[in-house]
Amino acid sequence: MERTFLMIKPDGVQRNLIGPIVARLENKGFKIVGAKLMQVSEDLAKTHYGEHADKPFFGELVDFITSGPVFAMVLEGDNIIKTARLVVGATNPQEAAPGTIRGDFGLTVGKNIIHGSDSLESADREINLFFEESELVDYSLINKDWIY
Ligand code: PCG
Repeated sequence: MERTFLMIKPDGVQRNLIGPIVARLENKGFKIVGAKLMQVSEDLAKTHYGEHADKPFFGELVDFITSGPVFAMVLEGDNIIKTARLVVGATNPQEAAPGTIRGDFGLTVGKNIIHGSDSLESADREINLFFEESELVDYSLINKDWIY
């Protein structure tokens, strides 16, 4: 089963959106295999967002993601990298469809509530960056036969 990395950003945590967002992910049928509230260090932020290092907003991005705790998650599901991005919505919340997390909760690209991996390679990289293997739990959900 495919895995992805999702992270509720400091704006989502401060706005008490952990519960509503996790509810949407669970309701969709995704399985949580790892989750933690954590403070992102400057080093981790720069590594995680390395591909944006030469963008003009890089400094702002690093300052923002380290400005307060984030809620990091690893989720599992069929074709989850693509489907989780559909649930998350477009990067710019002003272009994200209603019904998506960013479409319902966000207004600006700099404070877009949640991050989701965009490919198999970035999901692997981000999961390994944020989680130790021992933090990921191997279990099965009793509802799985009603989803698959
Ligand atoms: P994310 O976390 O999915 O991946 C890269 C992030 O860069 C993106 O979400 C946005 O939050 C952020 N981003 C993209 N464009 C801009 C911008 O113009 N300004 C700021 N501050 N952030 C941006």
